[in-house]
Amino acid sequence: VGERRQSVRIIGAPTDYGQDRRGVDMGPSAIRYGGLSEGLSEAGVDDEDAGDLLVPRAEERDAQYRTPSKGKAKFLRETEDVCSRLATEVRESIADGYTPLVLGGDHSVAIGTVSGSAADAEIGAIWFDAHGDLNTPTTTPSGNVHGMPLAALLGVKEWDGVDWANAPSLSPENVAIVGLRSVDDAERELLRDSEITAFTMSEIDDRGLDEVVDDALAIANNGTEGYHVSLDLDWLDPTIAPGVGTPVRGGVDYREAHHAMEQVAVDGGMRSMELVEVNPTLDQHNETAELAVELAASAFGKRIL
Ligand code: B3U
Ligand code: MN
Ligand code: MN
Repeated sequence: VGERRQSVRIIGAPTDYGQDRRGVDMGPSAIRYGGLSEGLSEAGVDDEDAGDLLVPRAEERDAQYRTPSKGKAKFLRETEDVCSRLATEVRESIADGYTPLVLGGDHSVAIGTVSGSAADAEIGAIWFDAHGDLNTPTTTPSGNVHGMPLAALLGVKEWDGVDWANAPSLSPENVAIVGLRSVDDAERELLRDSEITAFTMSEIDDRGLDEVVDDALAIANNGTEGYHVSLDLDWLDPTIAPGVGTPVRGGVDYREAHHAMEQVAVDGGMRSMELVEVNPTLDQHNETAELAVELAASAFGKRIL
């Protein structure tokens, strides 16, 4: 007689404050339209849609940068506001017994998702991304917060003075980046000096994604009560995921990606998940959003047989 079905709460975070290409704020609609609810039910989970957070258009805001005390970070105040509301929703979802599935928006929303997921537990994180997202307001080449969320969550000191940096949500030894292939100099230095584990595409070519994801799961599970899965769609090769703001050639392919998500499902320790950086204005026939749906379904346990 039935084991309890997992329940997923979908939370849309339609932001595009964190980067320069407009349109990523349409990600939540594109992903829902791409069949998210059906995909989740094929995975055997119940889903409840909490709708989208209210996010003011960038045009309604002062186009000027909102800067921290040092360095630059575009739309910082707006990003703080969205992320603190998102953190509350994520935290409450978990307290209510749901696994939160956040739909971005650009990757700056991760600051909210992860701080909510980590509010009542020690967690790890697996960061599926072409990029390190380890810049800070002082090292960023762009001022775009989507290139900084992991550093913010780790409490890297250049984020001092910004609220969310005060309580680090993640410990470096429980963080694994998978699929890295675009790194800035300061990020490289930070990676060298920290205990974060980064699995590059060359390592994946060398060892295979299956083995790398097993290692990433072990890192994220070690001494924690589960982990967050952050899926930046630019993790994938642009030939299968063209609808992203900063595509980088040489990403993982379709079958590798599904297999990795299936490993996550088999592991069973996922506490929260997010799908970010889907930009329907750059996509072809919504294929990137549909792929995001398929990968979420695999991560929540969809099987062929
Ligand atoms: N590392 C660069 C570019 C970038 C980061 N994340 C994305 N792009 N998607 C930066 O602006 O920080
Ligand atoms: Mn990212
Ligand atoms: Mn990325």
